[in-house]
Amino acid sequence: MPASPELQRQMLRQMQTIRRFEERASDDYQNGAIYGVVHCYIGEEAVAVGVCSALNNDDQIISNHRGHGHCIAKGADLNRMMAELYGRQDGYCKGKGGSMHIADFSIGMLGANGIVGGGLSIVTGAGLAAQMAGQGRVAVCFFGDGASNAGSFHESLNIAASWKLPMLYVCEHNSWAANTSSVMTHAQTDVAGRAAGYGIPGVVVDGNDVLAVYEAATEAVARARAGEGPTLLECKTYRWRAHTERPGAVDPRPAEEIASWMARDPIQKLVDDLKQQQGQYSDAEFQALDDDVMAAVEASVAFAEASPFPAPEAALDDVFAD
Ligand SMILES: Cc1ncc(C[n+]2csc(CCOP(=O)(O)OP(=O)(O)O)c2C)c(N)n1
Repeated sequence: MPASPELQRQMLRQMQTIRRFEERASDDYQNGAIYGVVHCYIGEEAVAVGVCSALNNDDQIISNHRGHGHCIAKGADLNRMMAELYGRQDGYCKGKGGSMHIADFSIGMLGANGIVGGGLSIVTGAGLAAQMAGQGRVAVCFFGDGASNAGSFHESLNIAASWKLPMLYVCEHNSWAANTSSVMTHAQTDVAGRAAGYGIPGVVVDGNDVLAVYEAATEAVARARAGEGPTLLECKTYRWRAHTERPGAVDPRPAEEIASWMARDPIQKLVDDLKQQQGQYSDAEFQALDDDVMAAVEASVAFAEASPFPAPEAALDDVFAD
């Protein structure tokens, strides 16, 4: 089902929010206001937004180390996200999780995860829970091409396919796992081809085309809700930034490769699509949207700065294991 004009505008706003939020997070990380490590999703925004636009609030997602986009696309609160990155008490994890550990169960965001491939098995448990609850909920996993080589990928897809769990596995194929090219680690170009081994559909889609991602995800979600089991959706995309925002981070990727993907900006593509389809969308409208988004990001920084650091004596609160 194609996205309505209203939904397309909402998608554009979310994509621009991810980009502006991360540009600010990167700057603040470089200038020392944000601790830990920050991995940017810039360039891949169409995947999170296209998939999450096909979901309901109570559908559940799990993310990975590059998780800001997934959180924003599922409806997370920017203020609490920025406060978490700043390590402040009003952050999602009271400032103790940082960039890679944001969760909000109220919107079905089960959590980001710094363990490559870790989310795959957790979300498969969520898929089983959804099936047992019998309320039509689906569970979705976002993971990279690097994670698709982890054992948890194979174990999870096997059990989800065998039990026909209501799930969508979304591989964000950006061709690099940290500084290793997928050419070095995959004999098969398409991760989706592995779906045949589990007897489930494997679909390849242009991950920089949010409308194409949305349509593919909508179909897979309908299949899951109908009790027909999981789909492996592979979105071909690219991250614009180095693996992390750490100052001086090595980036071995060829400059021409980066430039060729930057020329296929997913946000610009949607702007162009809107102008073409509706003939009424204007640069001025996009500028107004961007002004709004920038104001929301600024407000999130002000919220974070106004929040205190957690008290040292709270270090062991919310720790569930010895
Ligand atoms: C189990 C494990 N091994 C290694 C790492 C170090 N590491 C962090 S991100 C990453 C690459 C992940 O690549 P991919 O899954 O393709 O995701 P992308 O970064 O491209 O989004 C690696 C190897 C880790 N965090 N966890």
